[in-house]
Amino acid sequence: DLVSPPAGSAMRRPGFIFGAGTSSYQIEGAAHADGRLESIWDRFCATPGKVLRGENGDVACDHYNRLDEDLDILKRLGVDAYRFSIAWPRVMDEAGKPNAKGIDFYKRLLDGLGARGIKAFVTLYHWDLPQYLEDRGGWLNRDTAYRFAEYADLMSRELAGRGDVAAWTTHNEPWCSAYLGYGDGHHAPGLKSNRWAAQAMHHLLLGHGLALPILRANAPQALHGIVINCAPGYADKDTAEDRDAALLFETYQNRWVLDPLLKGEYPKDLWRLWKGCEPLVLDGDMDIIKRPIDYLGINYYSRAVLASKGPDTIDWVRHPEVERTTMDWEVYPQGLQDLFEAFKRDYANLPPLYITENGMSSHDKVEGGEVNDLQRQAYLKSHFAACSRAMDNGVDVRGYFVWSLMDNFEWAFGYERRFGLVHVDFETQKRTLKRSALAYADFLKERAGR
Ligand code: GBH
Repeated sequence: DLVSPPAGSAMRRPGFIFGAGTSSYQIEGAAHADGRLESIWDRFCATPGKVLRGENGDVACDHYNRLDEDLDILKRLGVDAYRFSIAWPRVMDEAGKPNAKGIDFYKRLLDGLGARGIKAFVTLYHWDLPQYLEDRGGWLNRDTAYRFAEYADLMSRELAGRGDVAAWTTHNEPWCSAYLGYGDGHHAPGLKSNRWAAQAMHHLLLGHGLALPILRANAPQALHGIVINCAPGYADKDTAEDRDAALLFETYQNRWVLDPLLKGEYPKDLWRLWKGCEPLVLDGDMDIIKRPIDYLGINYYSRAVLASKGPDTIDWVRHPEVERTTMDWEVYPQGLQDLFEAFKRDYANLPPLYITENGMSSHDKVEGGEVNDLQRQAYLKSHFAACSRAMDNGVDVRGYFVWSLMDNFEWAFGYERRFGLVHVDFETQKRTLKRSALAYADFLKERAGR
């Protein structure tokens, strides 16, 4: 019973959703099957020096060919819901023409979930932009926002009535798409300019806002929202300078996305950090971006500690003695509670929250048929406790998804960083439930019998 919320936790109330998540490029493989087109991640992986050991998602977990086995694992875990994403380059071509074979995969996925009594949280965009759109400027091109709305329309019509889709998500972590993709270049398409990052963010958010009414019309019974990554920033020393550094960090990490979505404006402090990088915003854009959402998905992994390095300049402080994961991220569950309580204070119209990702990477090995991932079990349990404390203090959290269902292609870090509840041997494709998965399943079973 290691992986369970504390006794009496609000997370144990009926209706609270527990699940696990994945994304298309990280697990599907079958990169050339059934007319799938090239994505920016295929191109990025093929560019020398971008991904550790030159790895790519060509095969990944071969999930595209092992759908039933993976659905059975979800059933075995006993989750209420599964969060996955659709690969845009699988389902429509450059002319906007649907690819029936690619779409069929997601129909089978939803049918398979439905048959097993598992709800679906469907993400439209988890970073795998069709390369033909990048060739026209990608998210720097305003037109991509309109192409995204067409894609949202196609998929919400095609998948209507299949399985039990509880929620649609426009974007996963626009911050990563904008900043890592166009600002620091660690992710596809690998461009490097803060001005471009700001413009890409604007078009990502515009695409989100344009898609919302379309999704609502095509899937009126589902919730509609967006998933963001965020982290609290703490001042290293209790000085005015370090407190300002922490504020600037939270502005760039959290408010850059949340203020436009919930307040309809970009935070002015952002332009102190990135002087002269304001995006081009047309009349009416901010009203589209701030259209009401039914829920906000939060991906929480860690915190940041900041110091000032002179006016409007911040420095990440690394304290060596704290517990870390193999991503080198600090394990800091209290940050989840602090972040949620700050959001509740800062945004009067904060929608209900779902923790759409939380988890950690570790060096997991199969020994005697078992994977003893003790650190992950403790990590999940401590974050359950932090979430429970935030709920006790009035934060409206409706669900929690472990990242990830299984070990997968961890972007620029390739296959070495293992986030899964389920271990994947990437040579044989054998799946082994880690101890954390078994403990999570035990908790979900005990809860079902409540
Ligand atoms: C998510 O992104 C992705 O949605 C998912 O696809 C991915 O596999 C998963 O996380 C694991 O990486 O150095 O402590 O300040 C995570 C986005 C942005 C979270 C950068 C961590 C820096 C943490 N990440 N952030 S820290």
